[in-house]
Amino acid sequence: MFYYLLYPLHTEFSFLNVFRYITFRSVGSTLTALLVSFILGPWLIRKLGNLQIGQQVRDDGPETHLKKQGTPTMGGTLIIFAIGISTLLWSDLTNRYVWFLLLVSIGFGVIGFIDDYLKVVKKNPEGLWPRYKMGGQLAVSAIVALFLYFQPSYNTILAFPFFKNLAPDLGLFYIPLVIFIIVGTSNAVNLTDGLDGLAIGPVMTASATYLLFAYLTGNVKIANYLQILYIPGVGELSIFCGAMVGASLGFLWFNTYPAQVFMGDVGSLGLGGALGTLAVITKQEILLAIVGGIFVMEALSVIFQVGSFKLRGKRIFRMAPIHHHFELKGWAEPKVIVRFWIISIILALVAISTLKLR
Ligand code: 57M
Repeated sequence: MFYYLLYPLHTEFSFLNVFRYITFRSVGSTLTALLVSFILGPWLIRKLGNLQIGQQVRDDGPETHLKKQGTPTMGGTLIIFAIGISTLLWSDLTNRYVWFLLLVSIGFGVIGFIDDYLKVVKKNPEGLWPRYKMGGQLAVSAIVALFLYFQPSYNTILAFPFFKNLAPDLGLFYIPLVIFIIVGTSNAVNLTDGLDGLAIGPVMTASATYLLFAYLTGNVKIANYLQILYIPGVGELSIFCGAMVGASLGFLWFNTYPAQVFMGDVGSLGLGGALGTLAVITKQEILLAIVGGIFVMEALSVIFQVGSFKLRGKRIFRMAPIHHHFELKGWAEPKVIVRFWIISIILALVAISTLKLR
């Protein structure tokens, strides 16, 4: 919006020329999302409390979680709203990649919202039937995958970190890969969201990392220098990523231990879907396994735990996802959370360093 309203006036007011720069608009987007979160956060928490939209805590989890019963949830509505508003205000809305990201964030967010609503408001512990929950995610991801596949300026090359000459063109097989990455990331973030601030911290780190990746991938000079794939128009996603960083930081203000609000599936599915889509559009799909290593670790811990129990009748971890394992080992909740944040920052730095190690 600002890009159209203010930039054209730079001929009259030269300082408005600054609105042409992605860097400036990314900072503006970050601060706007942060401000929206700070302003609406307290109101939303009160509203959720008044509407009795409180978390039902299962009794088979760690004892320490029982005191969380009734904590307002579905705070992810604020995260998605702040991201949407900020993106609409600061980005170039003729850029189709921006709309892909908004489609996935809101589409996955709506799926999560319905699941949360059925569980928390309608008191239906099953929530949205898995076939509808997964079906909805597959449908939204497939729309993005097909749009990307038939987009002339987009390619189906799978780029590998470290090996600049290893870049196979997957052709049609890129479509199922895109769907797997978006749906897989969404559910991995969902599993991770089991301690106060545990998911939103690595989401913020990953969003900041993909802000950088989007900027580099959309800049022909830098992309050529780094020998990464140049994709015209992808730089505009830096503004969306800035909104994710600002909205995550703002939500963390209220979700930090002891949490005043949980994001709910509306937040975890929406944010996870956005991260998966960012990884695909910036052609840094494999690097997401490093940047989002915390999410990968959490999902794998569940897969290995369930697999081991079914095959051997024995658990590997005291409880999965792995954050519960450390809780049951006696680590205080904040210790688990901050250590996972530290790991996510280390992984982001490693991922960024691979851009030069090629
Ligand atoms: C998503 N949801 C949290 C909150 C948040 C297959 C199995 C691994 C599934 C998994 C599961 O149920 N996952 C659902 C995780 C829940 O958080 C809500 O869900 C939203 C995110 N989707 O926004 O609304 C609980 O997490 C805690 N929480 C916080 N702070 C936060 O900021 O403390 C969440 C956010 C909340 C609150 O207690 O109630 C969750 O954990 O359910 N199941 C599990 O994760 C269970 N693990 C398990 O059963 N392990 C088994 C097998 C299946 C692997 C095993 O180890 O043998 C654990 N979760 C629970 N109880 N609740 C352990 C048992």
